[in-house]
Amino acid sequence: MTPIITAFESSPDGGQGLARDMRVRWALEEVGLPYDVRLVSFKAMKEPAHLACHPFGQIPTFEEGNLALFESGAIALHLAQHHKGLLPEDPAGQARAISWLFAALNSVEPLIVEREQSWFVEGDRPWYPERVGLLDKRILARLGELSRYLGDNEWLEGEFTVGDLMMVMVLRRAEDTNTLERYPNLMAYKLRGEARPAYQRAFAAQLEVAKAAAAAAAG
Ligand code: GTB
Repeated sequence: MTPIITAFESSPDGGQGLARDMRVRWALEEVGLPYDVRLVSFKAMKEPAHLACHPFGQIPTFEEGNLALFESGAIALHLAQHHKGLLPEDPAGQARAISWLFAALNSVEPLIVEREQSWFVEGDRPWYPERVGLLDKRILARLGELSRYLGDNEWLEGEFTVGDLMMVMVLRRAEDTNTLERYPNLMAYKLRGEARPAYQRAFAAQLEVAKAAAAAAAG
């Protein structure tokens, strides 16, 4: 049975691959699992049919037979645990990879998202420059720790894993913060992830959706 994921009918990022369906598409491509996509509008996301799949009315979701999953991290982990390609063979290696998946989502991404949100929520306040400076310092400190751990290695734990997939996606969100470029090894790591054929296929697929949405909007 071909799994079905959901994605924005018209992503606010215009096809930059920043919406979270990109993580799921990339994981599906890495494990070589064909998938279908159901595109949803912002309105449809809050309607009962979608809420039955996703309690918060968001994308992405993943449906396969009777199984309906939400949360990009949980979906990526599910794919990694049920298909070859995103976890090492040995149990200790698997546990380390899963630690990195959680680290990306819990210990790196929130700092970057808080900075992003700060611009929208507090960008017009007189104290914003000081606040954003403090948020940048926190991001830089965490990226510094990550950079030290990665060193000259290609991936976080030897071979590419679901932990790298999520970390690369999270680092992409830091692109506009002028923090990532302070760590050349992290920049190179992110570029290595983006150069993977599976990433390229996933990116192209979501870009097609954005192009179609733009064409439809243009009439
Ligand atoms: N923790 C959840 C996960 O990882 O799956 C978060 C899911 C989530 O935030 N989904 C967003 C959503 O559905 C889309 S990805 N939002 C609609 C809503 O909440 O009503 C977040 C996102 C959106 C847009 C951009 N962008 O334009 O750059 C980037 C990221």
